[in-house]
Amino acid sequence: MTNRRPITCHLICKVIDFFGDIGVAWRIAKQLKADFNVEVHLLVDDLITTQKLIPSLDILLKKQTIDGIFLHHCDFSENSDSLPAPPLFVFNLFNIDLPHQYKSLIQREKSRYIAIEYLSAEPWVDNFHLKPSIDAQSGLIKTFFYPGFTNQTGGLIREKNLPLDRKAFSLKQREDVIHSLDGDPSFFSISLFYYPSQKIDIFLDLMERMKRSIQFFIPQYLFDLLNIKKSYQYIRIIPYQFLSHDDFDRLLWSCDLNFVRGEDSWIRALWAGKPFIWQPYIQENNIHLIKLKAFLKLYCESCNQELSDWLIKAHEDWSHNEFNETLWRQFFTHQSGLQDFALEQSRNYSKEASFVESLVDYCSET
Ligand code: TRH
Repeated sequence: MTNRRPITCHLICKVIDFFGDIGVAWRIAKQLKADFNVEVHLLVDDLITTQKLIPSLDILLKKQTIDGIFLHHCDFSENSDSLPAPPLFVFNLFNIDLPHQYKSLIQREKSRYIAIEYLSAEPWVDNFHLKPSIDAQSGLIKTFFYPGFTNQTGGLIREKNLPLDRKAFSLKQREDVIHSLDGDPSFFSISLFYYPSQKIDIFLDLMERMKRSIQFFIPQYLFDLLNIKKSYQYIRIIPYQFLSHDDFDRLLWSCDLNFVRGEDSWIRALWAGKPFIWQPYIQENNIHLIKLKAFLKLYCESCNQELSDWLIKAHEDWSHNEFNETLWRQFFTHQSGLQDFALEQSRNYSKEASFVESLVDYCSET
């Protein structure tokens, strides 16, 4: 839909842990502004973590504007009155509990209240997308808005220019990225972004036994936790300082295999069109493994049996910290097939409406 009326919104982000909350919030905010010229007020509680994603942020300011986005430092505790009065649209990222006073303001201002949920490939998501719910106490009505992998959901976060930018990414640009990180473009390149519970030292020893020139790019803060003492003959471990969203994308585009995690880097790896292994955010009672199984079922639907078997086993191996040597040797046998499949899937999913586009269309129609 092109003749959209101008939209002003609050986008609420409570930083729970790690970087995904603000990572997803900042990505949505940037696209709302850049692709749809929405006036975005990002209400966030943890400016220290936010600054990781937005280095120009001043952590002492209650309000500031960055890249045309208005950032407000807020406190989301139950009795807080730090939130400004809401505009016509309120997007509550990951459906956090809101202060009583703000919920009353939403009702008084008759704002459209949308709860953006976590990404999942589980089939039930299709039936919950756009369903309303009424808060028993306050009578406040909110609409659930689910990202997802099917056209029955809001779709996946994907900037308008991303597919073209990715397609235009040249070998020379890849070499420049690898050199900028002190890597060697002739090495097989693997990016490692994982949860600290991963026994990466065991995995690296296994990869050394492959006797291949492989370089691993690891975020500095995860590298520091590794406390690596030994030196390797074949593999290289290259720590890197936290990258901007765009530079992180280009790292994923430049590598031959990407290990990603959580919610945002997962989908960035999908758009990179390179083989990836996803580690879901670890949840109690292994609920995250149900999410993993649902994603692999969907993602591997059009994959040949041999590659599908390998992808499923590799994800199980990775999520259980097992690192079966035969399995990882097989990666190099399957590599070109996995590469072709990853590129094909990236293109397939690029045909679906993107999340922010669906959200803006929905707001324009309500
Ligand atoms: O950091 P995460 O594990 O975040 C998690 C998940 O989002 C999870 O769903 C959520 O419940 C939990 O937070 C609270 O992984 P994720 O989602 O990939 O977010 C990391 C962000 O950091 C992402 O936006 C990519 C960004 N990033 C950079 O921009 N530069 C970097 O150098 C690195 C390593 C990451």
